[in-house]
Amino acid sequence: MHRAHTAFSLALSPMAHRNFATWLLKSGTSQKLAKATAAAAVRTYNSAAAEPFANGSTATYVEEMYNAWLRDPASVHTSWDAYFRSNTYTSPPNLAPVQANTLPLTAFNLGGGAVAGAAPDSKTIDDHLAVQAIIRSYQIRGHNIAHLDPLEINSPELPGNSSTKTIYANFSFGEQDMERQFKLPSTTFIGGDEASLPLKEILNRLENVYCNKIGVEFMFINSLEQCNWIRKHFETPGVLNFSPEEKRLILARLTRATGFEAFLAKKYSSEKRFGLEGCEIMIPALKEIIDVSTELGVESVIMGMPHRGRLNTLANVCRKPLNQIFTQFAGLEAADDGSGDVKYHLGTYIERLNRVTNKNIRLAVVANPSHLEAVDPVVQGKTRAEQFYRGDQEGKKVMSILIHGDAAFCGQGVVYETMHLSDLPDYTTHGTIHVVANNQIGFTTDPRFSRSSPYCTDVARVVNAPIFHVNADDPEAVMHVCKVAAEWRATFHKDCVIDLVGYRRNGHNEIDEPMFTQPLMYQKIRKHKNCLDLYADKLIAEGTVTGEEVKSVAAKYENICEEAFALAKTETHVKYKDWLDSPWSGFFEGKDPLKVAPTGVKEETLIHIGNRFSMPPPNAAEFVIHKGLMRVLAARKNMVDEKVTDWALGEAMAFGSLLKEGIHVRLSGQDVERGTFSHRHHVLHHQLVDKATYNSLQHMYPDQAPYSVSNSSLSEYAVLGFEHGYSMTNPNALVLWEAQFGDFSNTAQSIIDQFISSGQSKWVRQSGLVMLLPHGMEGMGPEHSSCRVERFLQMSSDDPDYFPPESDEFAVRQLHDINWIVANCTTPANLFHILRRQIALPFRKPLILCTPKSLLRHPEAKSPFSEMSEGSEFQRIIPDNGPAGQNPGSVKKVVFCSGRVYYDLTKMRAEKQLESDVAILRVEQISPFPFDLVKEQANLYKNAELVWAQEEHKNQGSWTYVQPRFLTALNHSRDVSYTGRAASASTATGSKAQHIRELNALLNDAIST
Ligand SMILES: Cc1ncc(C[n+]2csc(CCOP(=O)(O)OP(=O)(O)O)c2C)c(N)n1
Ligand SMILES: [Mg+2]
Repeated sequence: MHRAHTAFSLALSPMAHRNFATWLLKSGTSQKLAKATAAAAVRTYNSAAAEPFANGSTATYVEEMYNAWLRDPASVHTSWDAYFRSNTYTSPPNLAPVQANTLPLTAFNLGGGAVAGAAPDSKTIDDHLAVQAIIRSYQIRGHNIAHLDPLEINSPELPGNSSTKTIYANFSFGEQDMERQFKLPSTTFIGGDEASLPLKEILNRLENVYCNKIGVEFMFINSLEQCNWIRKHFETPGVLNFSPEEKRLILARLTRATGFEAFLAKKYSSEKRFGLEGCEIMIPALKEIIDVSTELGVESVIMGMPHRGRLNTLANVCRKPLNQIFTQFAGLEAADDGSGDVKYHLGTYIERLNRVTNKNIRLAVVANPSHLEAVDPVVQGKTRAEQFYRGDQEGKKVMSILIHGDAAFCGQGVVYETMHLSDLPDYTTHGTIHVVANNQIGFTTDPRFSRSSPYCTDVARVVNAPIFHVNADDPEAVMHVCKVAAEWRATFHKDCVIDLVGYRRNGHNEIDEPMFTQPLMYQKIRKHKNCLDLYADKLIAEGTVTGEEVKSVAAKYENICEEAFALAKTETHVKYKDWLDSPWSGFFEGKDPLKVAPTGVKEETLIHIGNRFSMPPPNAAEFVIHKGLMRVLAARKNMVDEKVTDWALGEAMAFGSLLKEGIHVRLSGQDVERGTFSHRHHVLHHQLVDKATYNSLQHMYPDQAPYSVSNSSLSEYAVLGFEHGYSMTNPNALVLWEAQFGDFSNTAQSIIDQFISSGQSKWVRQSGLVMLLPHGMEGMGPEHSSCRVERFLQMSSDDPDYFPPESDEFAVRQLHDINWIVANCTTPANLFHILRRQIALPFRKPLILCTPKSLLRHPEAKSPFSEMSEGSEFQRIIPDNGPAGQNPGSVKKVVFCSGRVYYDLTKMRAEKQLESDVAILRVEQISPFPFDLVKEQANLYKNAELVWAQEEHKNQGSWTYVQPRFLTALNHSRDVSYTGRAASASTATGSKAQHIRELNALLNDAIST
């Protein structure tokens, strides 16, 4: 409704420019022509109003004509030739100077009434320009008045006849012009093989192409080639002709889609299933996209979609066994581990033969949470990874399809964020086909109240994606649009959108009453025949099928459903792994589930990596490196010679050694190439040559795995989702996402909550994603201090009251059982080990890693090579190795802490000369909690008071997580008290003075005996 209203407002806005005004003459025409011509006038008027001569696309268009004319006056339509000759057109300053035109005017035949060989009169020129403008108007604005809405609830809001009359009155052509021949410009394909057409035919064809059941929005695209491609695919006569076989196939698919919902409605009338009724055509639509894409070379399709029609998609697009789907309705217990999810969230993975193309195809629907659109970037990441590992650099073999609801598509910001990944070199999936199941409602809210944009698809315009709106009640129009979308993707490898405009026959779910809130809409819906019946009637009427055939196809499918239903009844359990979307074949097989490979490496490996990492590019003589970076490289080299490492070198050692072992490493996030704190410098930039860079981690060993490091768009939600999706594809890759500051990771909260922390439990799907979260109270204020580690810890699934049985496998068993790992390392060596351990584990767990800021350069935050070489390993707790640790019996106080505060505490202890009285222990792996080591360490210090010191406020940091676990570890026999900042609503003070005061107080408190 809103959309049509806006379209009309535009239509009525005053014309900004009158360059084409000569054809807007008042002339009387008969009522017979009124409809077509009025429509034309609407578009013409719209075009002129919205596209003044000198603005964006019009200007480009005229410029293109002008350039073509400069090159060869015969290459443009004669009317343009005449126009440019008249010197009315002044080229913009950047255009080439006009060259002398040697062709005589009389060389051109203007058609349209001009006498061959004679100079065109000005009316003929104007009329040709007018026809061109009309054509262009249809191309630009035809979609505004196309018949897209099966319910036709858009039209009542149009301002009525008076507006139509106003527009019609401005139309320059009269009835007498309708039979006049007009030469067609090269920007239209409506003529097919004909170079000119009568005006009436031009209008009719344009009307059919642009204002019927398809509305194409594409003229905002900046590429002339792409615009022409779209024009051709919609305008060429006959593109909408389907063979009887094709029609029967559409009917059969629509029958299945409709039959599936009807069957569920019959068997499980009180169950929520978020049926597709009103937009059943989505199933044949998806199948058409997949058929055409497979024909064009695609072998694997990864889909993301919300609740609506999901079960139908699994059944009829993926061909997931129906009995498995029906079993989900039976309320059975699961036979395998995990907590499961509701049926309309589950994923699937199927390999099957595509019967239409006779090619094998892999289809995955990615499991997703209720959080609408959150799965979009995850699908993109998974797709990108699959393309990467297959060497599919142009997306020819692997593609993604994202299905959206209309309200969510325009309402959820992550859609925009995901769109903006679509053309970035390290994130593109080379074109996604977006399908909007547009039922013109979101729960109980209609578009007037849910969006400010004319269409729910406008977000796609930002990336120049063409948008194909189509009336979901016209199956053939839908199929055509799908075919074009698949071909568009295969040709340009860019996103496009299909807006399936349908309706929702029932309430939001099947037990919801829609009449409470949309009474008028639903009165219409009640009277509206479903799409299958409409299409069957059409095919019967035109003689393509008989009524009997229609019935028999439906009956056959119902039988299939009945048989599957009977089979489902024999099942006693559901199996979560039947719903896995990303199987890792071969990864778990034959592996000891509790055996961790060693993480220490040979010293020579460390030296080799260190040397390479500190070397300028091999062509150093020509490659000009910034002086400051030369110093960084020299400092790195010194460290290697001294066999010590700082943070950046420790990280590089972890990456380099994994690359050596064939593990792909991918690091992504904002400014990760240099590192927010300018410590990493993985990409060296030639100071004099644009785009000349050198990345030493890509040149460690000749047979190493690839290393990808990429600065991302300034998004957390989409990029973290993307990397999570990436990590789902290949277990033998280390995928890391780094936040600019840990503080910003909460804009990606639903990826953290819905996917990373709970994904394995819900969907039996593992991920070894690493989140690097700069964290630490360093006086930088409330938004540059805390990654909110307390939230990650609160979501950890280890039981605070349960001390697992102690054994050699204690640590790995804990890791196996928990949902994720939360750590805050204080040494480069521990960073090195924990990153390598991600791959050394026989399973995959996400790692939430608090990372340092000032520690990156802290002189004490260094590790000797010996802590990373063979035999060394990750230390969950770092004991006190000083005087206190050597003589624990006489220690008065044990301070447990985690993270950078350790260095402040040791400094304070030194100042107070309490090295023998106070032991400081670092809990490096906070979760799963090292119960065994805490117990062991506490036992060493029998007579000491135990405290937990943290720099975060009391209601934040690790305290609330560690407190009950300390008690469990100590069997409630000793107490652990809190030392640190008081509880606070904010994460940190904005005042430097207060920060220092608070820090000193907590350090004094912690170290005092
Ligand atoms: C992020 C988020 N917010 C709110 C909801 C609650 N919710 C579930 S469905 C729905 C309406 C969705 O409308 P639309 O996107 O048009 O899909 P439809 O149900 O119409 O197919 C809402 C608001 C949700 N699931 N996710
Ligand atoms: Mg909707």
